[in-house]
Amino acid sequence: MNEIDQLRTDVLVAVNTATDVAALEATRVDVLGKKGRVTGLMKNLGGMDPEARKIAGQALNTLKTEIEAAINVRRMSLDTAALDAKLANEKMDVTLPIRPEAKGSLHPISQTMDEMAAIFGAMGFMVAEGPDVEDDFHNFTALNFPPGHPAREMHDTFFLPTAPDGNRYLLRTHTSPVQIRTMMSEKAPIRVIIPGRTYRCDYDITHTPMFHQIEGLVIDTETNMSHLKGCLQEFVRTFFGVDDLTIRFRPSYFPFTEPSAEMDIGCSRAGGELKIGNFGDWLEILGCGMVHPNVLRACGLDPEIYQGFAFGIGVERLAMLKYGIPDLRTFFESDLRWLRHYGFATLDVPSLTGGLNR
Ligand code: 2NM
Repeated sequence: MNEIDQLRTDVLVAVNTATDVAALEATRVDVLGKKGRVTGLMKNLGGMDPEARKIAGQALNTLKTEIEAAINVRRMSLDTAALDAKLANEKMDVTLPIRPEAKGSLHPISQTMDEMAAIFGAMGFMVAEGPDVEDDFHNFTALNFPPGHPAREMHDTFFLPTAPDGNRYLLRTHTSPVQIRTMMSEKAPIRVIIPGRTYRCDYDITHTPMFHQIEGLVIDTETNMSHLKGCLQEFVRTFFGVDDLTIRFRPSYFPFTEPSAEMDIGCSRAGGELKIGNFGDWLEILGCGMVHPNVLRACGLDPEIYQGFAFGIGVERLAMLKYGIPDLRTFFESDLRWLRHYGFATLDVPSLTGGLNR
């Protein structure tokens, strides 16, 4: 056997008996590396006769190719064996509980709006929404605001720069424009609540420039004040969880309702602590009334056929009362420690206000 055949036999044995990738790589370096045995023989070619060099050169090239192929085959079988061993040893227990994930929490305003929507939803109300940027017609004119009414003034309403179409758009000062839109687009009977953001240019201990309202509207042919009374009584009793909570109405004024009223619920302020319940004292909770005939007419409804009641509830105030949050401004400070304290666990389902939208 000549030198090359001997080398082939030696190397192929070494390759095919390598027990891991590292041993295989060591063999490759030993044979084909810079100082390897095949490389060494190739360096010798230079000193040979042309005829002998040709024969030896071809033989060495063939050998090199054979060895490379053998190394590749061996590497693949070692890789496969290593993977098989890994798969055989590593077991995954799919019954283990998942690692706890960091979850966000629901803002008290969102939670309170969802609760309110659920209560009115159970009474047959739909949820409607509308734009935050409104025009004068939907925010004021259709709602029977006389020209020059204080709420139209600059200091109450955020006006946008006059638009190219000549309209002076504004940030809605209440969600009532959505009631107007609903009355103009839907057919009676109507039962809707409108949760959403509202804006007034006002900032002090009890006012923020953005706040939340839920307004409600019922329109039908026989709707009267006893319906209003029963509906709102049911709402506050469910919301505060006081089954026999007493309510009372005081006359009030809104441009869009006649008659108009403020509704109070029973409370106690003994010892400086506010408690909801029938303790003899009274707490103002919302505004309401029978929809003004001018508003019905502005929406194309005949007041001789249709009547309705409407109400407006401030969400922040109700959230503060129900959950004992003392300072209004903290709702909008985005303080994560505050949110972890007052925030609500999320259910892994869409929120009610999302779910009931149409
Ligand atoms: C309130 C109080 C009383 C109200 C009226 C209407 C509409 F569009 F039907 F005329 N929407 N909301 C209303 C009535 C709102 O908030 C304190």
